[in-house]
Amino acid sequence: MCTRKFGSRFQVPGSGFQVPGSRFQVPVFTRPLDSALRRAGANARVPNLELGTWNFERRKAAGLSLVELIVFIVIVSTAIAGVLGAMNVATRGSTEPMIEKQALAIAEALLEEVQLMPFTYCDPDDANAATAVNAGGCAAAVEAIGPEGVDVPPTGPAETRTGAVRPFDNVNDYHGFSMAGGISDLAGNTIAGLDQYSASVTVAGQAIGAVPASDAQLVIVTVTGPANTTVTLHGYRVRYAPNALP
Ligand SMILES: [Ca+2]
Ligand SMILES: [Ca+2]
Repeated sequence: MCTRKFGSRFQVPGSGFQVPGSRFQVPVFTRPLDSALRRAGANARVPNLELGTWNFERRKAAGLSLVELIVFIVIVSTAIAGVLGAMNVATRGSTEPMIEKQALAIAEALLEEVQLMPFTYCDPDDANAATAVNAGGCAAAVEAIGPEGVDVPPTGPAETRTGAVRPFDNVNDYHGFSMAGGISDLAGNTIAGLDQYSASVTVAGQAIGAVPASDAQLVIVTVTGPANTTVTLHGYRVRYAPNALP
């Protein structure tokens, strides 16, 4: 019986089996097969103990060298730095939409406040405000563009947005109105968090198709916020209820 030796320390003396069609004897090792393979070197032809053949080749396990590992770390670090840089830019840019959305919300609220005001021939304080069919029917106070002053009957303080005695009572009263250094509510209280926003309003007659400029008004609300953010909204109001009083 011929016994192939891979080193006498690894072979069980007298053990092994015959390779089919050959006189070759497959040794049986006393140590794990991997240990014998490592000693045999890369691409060593070794016996397949289960199949009894020699057609099994085991490649030497390939790891990473130090240079390969360093190159890998450099590539991954560069990629991560690029991703983080893009995220940083996106994060800084994401504050601008927030300011724009806030400015838009202020502008929408103020435009709605103006458009919900009456649009009458006479100032609602006028005696004939509920019955006049045109400005000539007013007793004394025709509703004119801008807030009515102290000289418009009934005499008293000029109209203001938050006036306790004579608050704005028509769409056109908001013409020229502005809030600087903060946005305030109808009670005159500055709203927390909106102190860096400003707003202004203009109102003017504007014909809309068959509706004459005397019966339609264009309201323009402009809101300015931090970082020179400006939002402008246009809205129309027609005189559909000329005698409706507050
Ligand atoms: Ca008025
Ligand atoms: Ca007015």
